[in-house]
Amino acid sequence: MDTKSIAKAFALKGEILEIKPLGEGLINDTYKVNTDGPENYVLQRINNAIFQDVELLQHNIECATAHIRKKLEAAGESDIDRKVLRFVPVKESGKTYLQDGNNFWRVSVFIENAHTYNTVNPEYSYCCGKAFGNFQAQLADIPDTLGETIPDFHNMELRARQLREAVEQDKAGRLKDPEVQAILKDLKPFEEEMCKAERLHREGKLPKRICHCDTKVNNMMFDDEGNVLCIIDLDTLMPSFVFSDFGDFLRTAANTVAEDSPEVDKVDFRMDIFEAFAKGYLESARSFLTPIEIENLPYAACLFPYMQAVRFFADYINGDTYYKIQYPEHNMVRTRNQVALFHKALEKVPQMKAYIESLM
Ligand code: GN1
Ligand code: MG
Repeated sequence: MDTKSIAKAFALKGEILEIKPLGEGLINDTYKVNTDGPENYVLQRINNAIFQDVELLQHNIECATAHIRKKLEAAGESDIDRKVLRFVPVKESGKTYLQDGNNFWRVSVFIENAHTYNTVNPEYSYCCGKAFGNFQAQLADIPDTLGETIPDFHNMELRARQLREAVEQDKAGRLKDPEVQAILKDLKPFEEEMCKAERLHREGKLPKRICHCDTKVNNMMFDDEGNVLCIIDLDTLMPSFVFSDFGDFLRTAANTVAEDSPEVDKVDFRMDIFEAFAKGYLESARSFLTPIEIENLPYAACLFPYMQAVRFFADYINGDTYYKIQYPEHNMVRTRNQVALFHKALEKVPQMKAYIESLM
């Protein structure tokens, strides 16, 4: 079926005028559906090779958005459809996704007059910190059981193992490249330290909480005044360590350049962004965080560039089967960038620790 027939299977208001590609996600395919009715929509093809349990994925999203909606209503908020995503049911089944052969599709209401950014200043970063802390706080008492939509998604031990397997298999014959060897050598000494979260969890010292797990800057929508309206891209919403949301935001927002910029010498980890984000995050999340979680926020800021470097690098070695690429070396460029960011963040850990202590 074409996108128009797919969209028409959902209970849309109004007639479809136009469907066009939207956004820059590396996993799903996203379209904007314009209608002559009161709302426009976002149509997405869920990448089922990556999200294999679409039923669970939509269960997580439906429970979480319903829970947040209830809280917004109880707080007497207005304009709620712009503050939490609303998914449109399929006319025939009433479900929030449609299976067409091997493809899975869903539709949500498009949030009008909202903006996403790929970079933020400290003021916006502070708002993002508050918003993600608040998001975790809102979901802290969700009564439903949510599952892991990608099992062990942010498990560093698994990611390290996947890199080792990629190296053993050398499917794309890329291991003969001396640069590939050099990067492997560079990453290895930090592996054990970076797997700290899993160890703490096994020792019963670190809980899993419902997290967003893809807190890239551009997964946040702002209104015209710069207030955070809504958090989007909820596929990876699942139980994880709070480090996921703290670390992945800074991985994208504190980097002085984009995650795939080839200008590696321009990569730096911005402390002004870190400080603003940490301040906002702790203001809204402090009430439920444990001392171990707070103490390890600087570790989280290093973990995510490290994990992302490992993931991009493993995909490069495997012959680019996971992330969408725009040119053959794309995953290698991304890897170099994230390795550089990791080292910059690591250098700043003492400063990060001092700042967090000053907030407590
Ligand atoms: C993917 O789809 P997108 O671009 O929001 C990835 C994230 C990575 C990110 C790197 C399910 O997110 O984990 O951090 O690319 N999502 C999945 O840009 O793997
Ligand atoms: Mg996204």
